[in-house]
Amino acid sequence: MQRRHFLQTSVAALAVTGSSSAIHATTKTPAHHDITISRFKFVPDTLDVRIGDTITWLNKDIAPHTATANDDSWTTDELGKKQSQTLTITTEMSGKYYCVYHPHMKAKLIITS
Ligand SMILES: [Cu+2]
Repeated sequence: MQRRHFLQTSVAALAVTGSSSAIHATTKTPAHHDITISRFKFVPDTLDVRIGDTITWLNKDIAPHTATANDDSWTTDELGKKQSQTLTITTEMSGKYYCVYHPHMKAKLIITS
């Protein structure tokens, strides 16, 4: 009488608890930035922003100013004394801008993702 030996292979199920690379959806709350136009300068003249952030330009000069993209893709209205305007950052706003009345007034937005 032949006995059959059945090999029972027990598979040790390895529970691999690998730390799933942090896919935390970092919900970034849009930030607000203020840029003052004073003495024919944008202050600050370079600003790091993110898409969806807002910027308010406030003109503290007597002369009217604008914040206008070098490539004219966006602009504020003419801002008179003590006038301000708020824009929401979009992708095309990355780069240099100036004042149409005073082209020597230069500034830059840097979009960080
Ligand atoms: Cu100006």
